[in-house]
Amino acid sequence: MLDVVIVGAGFSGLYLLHRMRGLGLTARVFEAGDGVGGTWYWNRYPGARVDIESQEYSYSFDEALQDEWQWTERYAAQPELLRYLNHVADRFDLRRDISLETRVVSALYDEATSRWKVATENQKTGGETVEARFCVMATGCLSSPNEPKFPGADSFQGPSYHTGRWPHEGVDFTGKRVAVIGTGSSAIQSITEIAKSVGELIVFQRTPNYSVPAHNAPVDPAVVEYWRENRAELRQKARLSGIGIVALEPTERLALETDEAERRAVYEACWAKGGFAIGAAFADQGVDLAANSLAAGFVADKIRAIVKDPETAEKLVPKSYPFGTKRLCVDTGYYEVFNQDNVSLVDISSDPIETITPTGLRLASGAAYSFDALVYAIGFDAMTGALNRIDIRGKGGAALKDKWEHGPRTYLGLMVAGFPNLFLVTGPGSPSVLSNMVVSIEQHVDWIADCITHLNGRQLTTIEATPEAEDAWVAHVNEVADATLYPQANSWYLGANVPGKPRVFMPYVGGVGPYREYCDDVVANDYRGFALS
Ligand code: FAD
Ligand code: N01
Repeated sequence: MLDVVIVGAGFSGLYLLHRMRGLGLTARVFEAGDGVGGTWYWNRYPGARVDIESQEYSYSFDEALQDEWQWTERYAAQPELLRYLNHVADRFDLRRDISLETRVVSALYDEATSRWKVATENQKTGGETVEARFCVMATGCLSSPNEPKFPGADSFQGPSYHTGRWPHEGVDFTGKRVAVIGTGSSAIQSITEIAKSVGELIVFQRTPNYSVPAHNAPVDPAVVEYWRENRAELRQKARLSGIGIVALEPTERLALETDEAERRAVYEACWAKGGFAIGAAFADQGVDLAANSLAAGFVADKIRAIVKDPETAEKLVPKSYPFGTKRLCVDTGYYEVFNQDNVSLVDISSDPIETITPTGLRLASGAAYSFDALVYAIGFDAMTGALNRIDIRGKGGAALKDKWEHGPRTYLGLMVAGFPNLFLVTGPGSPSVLSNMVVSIEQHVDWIADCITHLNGRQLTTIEATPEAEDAWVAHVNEVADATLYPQANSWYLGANVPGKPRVFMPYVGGVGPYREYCDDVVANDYRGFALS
């Protein structure tokens, strides 16, 4: 019998294993992929890179690790992030407790023994069933690809790829006619790279996204030095900040109370700084439509200035949702790509893809397109997808999937009523995908480690969220989201990208710092809202 079973070996699973071992617990990690790294193992599409500065998008738990690891770019690319996570696995000797190519298919709670029975599948060994006191789902918020369900998809004669499952050996598109479906972050990054070598590129866009320049560059040695000297303070600042990023200074200035010239100067400064800066230019843009439309207008003008063909530019300007309510994209020359003669943009917002054909695709209007290769950049079944693909059953054999039929319900995004000793990392109802996720992951892992220590110190066996605490938290998550403009977009935050998925705003918009303080307060008050036995 194990103390802890951990599902997933990305940022979350690796740190969890390290912490559990540090507590003297026995733990095993099961990972479906044949390597560690999670997101950075799977998403190998051209141009994949982080959109939070590398100094910040990294573990803070170990001083020596931070001293020895040097990032090469302001925004690390996927290969470097994967090297980093492999380095972490080696440095902390994690591999001996990680079973790769092993998918967890079910996790069943046995009330008689208060243990989780976790069953795995492995193509080589056939899989096994293990028992553990605790089960932690470190399965990732963006790890279940949105499967292409277009009619005729199997008939396409050329190769097709999903950005989230990119071949390890890479793909050579030189001179080829390539189609990309989607214009989210994965698409925007890959389109920019793919356009460099293709013969022809056709982009099928259902909804345009706002994208801002990254201004990526080699890491500035002065920044490295600054971080080295002030690391403890900066890391702590991130933990208590709004979205876990120090580089984004919080502001109280209001767009609607700033005159036009000054406002423009602020937006221009944010644009020049790059990355998410413009997402936090004014305090009122996330909650007030009039303030929001000023930021939206600024970015729209930038798009019109960059893209030479006015018709194409207009198609690229988002018009159907407020700025920042779909995840802001961060690019390296995305809009410029549409000035290339061999790149075209097809607006499918009112003329959807009817079928994939052997040589291309056809829209509802009958318009047909031919190409040699197809890239699905259609995103993920976010936040709940990976969990719902596992048969998770709690007390009375109740299935998590059934409980979440109308949308996920958790207490703090950490635990679910009826599922004792089952923890989620960055689960729905926590800041998770609205934050620098490494900061949020470390907070959850530390909270879980402290919780298990607390139980063991008092010879307690189980912890479970109470239904009342869960109801109140779900209501609070909704209330806070409803006070913002977020619910006005058809985003994956709401599950809108997956047909049939319940429309519920899943992440917690209350902020990383306030959320952390709330979680700490719960602990300080004898794990308020949890039943311990
Ligand atoms: P993951 O990295 O997703 O790892 C989960 C692992 O669990 C996966 O390896 C998966 O194979 C495994 N797994 C799932 N189900 C099972 C199962 N049933 N059995 C066995 N194994 C299973 N976040 C940011 O903060 N900033 C960014 O710039 C950023 N960029 C991103 C770019 C891309 C392309 C994507 C897809 C996401 C990005 N994210 C970003 C979010 C990113 O997912 C997190 O930052 C972080 O990597 C999540 O780590 P994790 O360990 O929680 O999950
Ligand atoms: O996925 P997405 P993603 N027909 O869901 C379209 C993180 N990330 O993989 O908007 C036609 O954003 C869909 O259209 P619509 C980041 O958090 C970060 O790009 O639903 N089109 C959309 O355009 C990000 O937000 C980085 O109308 C269809 C696209 O496909 C998250 O991961 C890089 C369709 C999917 O966009 C997900 O990003 C990559 C259909 N049936 C990812 N179905 C960084 O830069 C979907 N689409 C750090």
